[in-house]
Amino acid sequence: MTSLIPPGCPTVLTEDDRTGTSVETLRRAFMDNLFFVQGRFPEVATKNDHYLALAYTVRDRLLLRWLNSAKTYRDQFSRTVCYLSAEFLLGPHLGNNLINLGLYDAVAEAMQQTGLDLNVLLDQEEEPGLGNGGLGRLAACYMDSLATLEIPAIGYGIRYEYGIFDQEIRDGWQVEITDKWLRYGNPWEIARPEITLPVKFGGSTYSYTDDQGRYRVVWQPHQMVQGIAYDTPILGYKVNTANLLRLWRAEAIESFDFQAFNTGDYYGAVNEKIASENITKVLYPNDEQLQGKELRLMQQYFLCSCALQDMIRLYLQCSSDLTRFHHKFTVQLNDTHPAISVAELMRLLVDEHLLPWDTAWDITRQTFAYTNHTLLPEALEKWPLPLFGSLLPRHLQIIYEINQRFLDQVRLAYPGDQERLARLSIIDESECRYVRMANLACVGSHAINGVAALHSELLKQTVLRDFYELTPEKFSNKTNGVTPRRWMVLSNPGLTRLISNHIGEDWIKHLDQLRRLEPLAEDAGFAAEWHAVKHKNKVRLAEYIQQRVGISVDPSSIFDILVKRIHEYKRQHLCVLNIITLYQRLKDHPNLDITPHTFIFGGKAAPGYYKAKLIIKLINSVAEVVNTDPTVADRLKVVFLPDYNVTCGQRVYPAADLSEQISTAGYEASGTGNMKFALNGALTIGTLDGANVEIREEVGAENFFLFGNTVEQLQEIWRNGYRPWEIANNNPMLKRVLDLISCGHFSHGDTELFRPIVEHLWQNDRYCLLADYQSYVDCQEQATRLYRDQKQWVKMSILNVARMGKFSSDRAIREYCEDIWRVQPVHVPLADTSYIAQ
Ligand code: OX2
Repeated sequence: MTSLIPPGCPTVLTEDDRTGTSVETLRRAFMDNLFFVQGRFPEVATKNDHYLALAYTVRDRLLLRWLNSAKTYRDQFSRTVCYLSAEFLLGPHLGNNLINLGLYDAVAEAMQQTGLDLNVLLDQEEEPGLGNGGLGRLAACYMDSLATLEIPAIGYGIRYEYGIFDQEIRDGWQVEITDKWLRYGNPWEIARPEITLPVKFGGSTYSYTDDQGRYRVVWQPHQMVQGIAYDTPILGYKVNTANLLRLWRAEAIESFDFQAFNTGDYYGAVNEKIASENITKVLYPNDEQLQGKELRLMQQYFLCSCALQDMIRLYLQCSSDLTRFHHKFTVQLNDTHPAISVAELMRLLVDEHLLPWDTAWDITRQTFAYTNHTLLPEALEKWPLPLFGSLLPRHLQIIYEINQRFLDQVRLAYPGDQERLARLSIIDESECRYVRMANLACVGSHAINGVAALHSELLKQTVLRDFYELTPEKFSNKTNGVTPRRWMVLSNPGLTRLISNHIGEDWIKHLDQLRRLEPLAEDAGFAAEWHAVKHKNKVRLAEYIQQRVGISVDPSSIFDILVKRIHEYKRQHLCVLNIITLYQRLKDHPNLDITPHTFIFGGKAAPGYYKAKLIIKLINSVAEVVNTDPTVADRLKVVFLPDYNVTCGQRVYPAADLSEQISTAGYEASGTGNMKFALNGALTIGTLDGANVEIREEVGAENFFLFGNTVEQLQEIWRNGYRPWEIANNNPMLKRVLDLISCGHFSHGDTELFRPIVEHLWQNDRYCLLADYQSYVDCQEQATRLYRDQKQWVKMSILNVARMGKFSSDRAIREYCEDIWRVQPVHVPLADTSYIAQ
């Protein structure tokens, strides 16, 4: 290629095939990749070849920005946020990268010129499901915002070979299928086999005094594996910043144990290799439920050790003075899953880099901050001491030392208060002994936060109360947010275009700008367009439902949607009670004039959580009866969408009229689906729980359907002795609904099937469905009645969107940057790439 640019000018100004962005260059680069990377000529290329050729074309453009970012950070020794998380639920990369590069339309055009449909290629991508739900998805939104805000950041996580299982529904039951997401390769990652770090497990320790009189401890492990880095660039929206997501895969240090092999134990030798690789084999599919499995602790420690060793390695490339480690890095612990980092950093600094304990402890505490995501007691991580000690003997010693010094301070603050001491201790001494990970995280961090205002308050009053009383200055709230790039621009192009036509595009980076839509809520022409966009999105979802589960739904019925993990506290079965109530009313009065209603569910249950799986079966059983009953035909439909994931979410949120956020008050820490729905113009029916409280505050009480008991009211109910059976016996409709389930109406006469659900509601009802039932049914009726007034509904929908600015993950990340991380943006110039040519 001849260049018109004088020698010495950055070559990036020319349209070369790896960085150019014109339609013609993109088309040529795509054909080049199809030929030279995929090894295909057009006539025989498969859809997957096309997808990969395009992915590599896009990746080249990412790499240009990524390398520039990495070089800028290195040259400036930039302060860097490290987000440590056992889960990153990224969702498909291709569409998102096209949006953030600003190349979506150009690439669509280039594909069209090649005779291809970009949408078909987008559908080819298997999403990396390296997370369970909200917590992992939050990490992904935060990575997007960090890059968009030009904050130097590294996400550290685990490269699970199998992500969250794929869900199939057979005979109404959930069936789990392994998620082989790497089957056809992953074009978005770059393996770094030269970045390999050793991780030790088991064995014992011994101590000695070295020739300089220092007390030293040596850990002699029983097993050693190595972590290999896999890097994925995370590009910000229309900036040059591309940050690093570094996921670790475990491998045996040597492929064979030659000693075992030579003595004839071939299987033993290979087994060792398999055992090592098992560490990163599969994501534990439990959402908010601790499974105290040894392999899970190994995963956690493996992640933390790799991440911290890597940070120290990067640090030492630029400075030998580790006492300033916390000036270069600030580390956020995404829940307690990576909390073992506190002990691991101490070990690395004290044992391996020979820093005095007090110095190391100062660095450690100034390095870490901890986010709590749940108040559920069964999710609070604690590890039995014998298990912990046998896997991490040195860490147990370090934790004892940390604990002893910490409890000495507590004794000074609260002389004689033994009970408080026992509650604050990192070691749970009651019955069996445990290591309490939340206590370790609190003691080892300089900042502690919850994820919504209500949640942060409850944290201070309940699970972390003693820590709050001891160090109130560490506590703050950081209400969650979601990225408008994936959750509007990518998933809802219709609404994005309509909004941008009226208020420009600034809102994509400054979501508060949506306020400028408020006056348009009164504009009939705008409202008509708004309604048309929503209707089109509903038609699209209806087509998908038809194709996926063979149920035909009416796009002008109200789309009432509940998608999230299946859990009793999220109360999917409360929604079912209302459906059966409606069904009953229609059976009683076949001519009843109700708003045509489509209920749509989606979500996975943890494979070992029987009740949650039974709830899925209940939804499908009710769907079967309702959808085939001619009396209710066309007025009531129930759909369970199988395999709910990020990709499915992108179809669902834009098509919702009503968003179900119906958890028992006090149980949902924040929720983020609630934000995605409202941002896409759905109205919310919800309790005063998690971020619902703040969403309602922002959009206005008059634009939100509130029902149910508050946290305080529920506390009162339990204090007075909660008697759900009395509620059921005093509410004829509720009793009929429960009886209808019990008598086998939805289970082909089987009276046993749903007994565990119904009996629990009658007798115990831990999540207070019955206490909230009537209020929910009434509120549902109010919402569906209002839906008939489309003018009013659309106005409320516009006002909801206009007032959702607060819930951008950009706002959340700005708060973390200012209050916790104290980190500044670093502008990345798209500089000279002439070194490529040298
Ligand atoms: C989830 C919480 O349940 C949810 O309320 C919150 O929005 C999300 O985290 C992100 O903060 N595992 N998943 C969660 O907490 C835990 C533990």
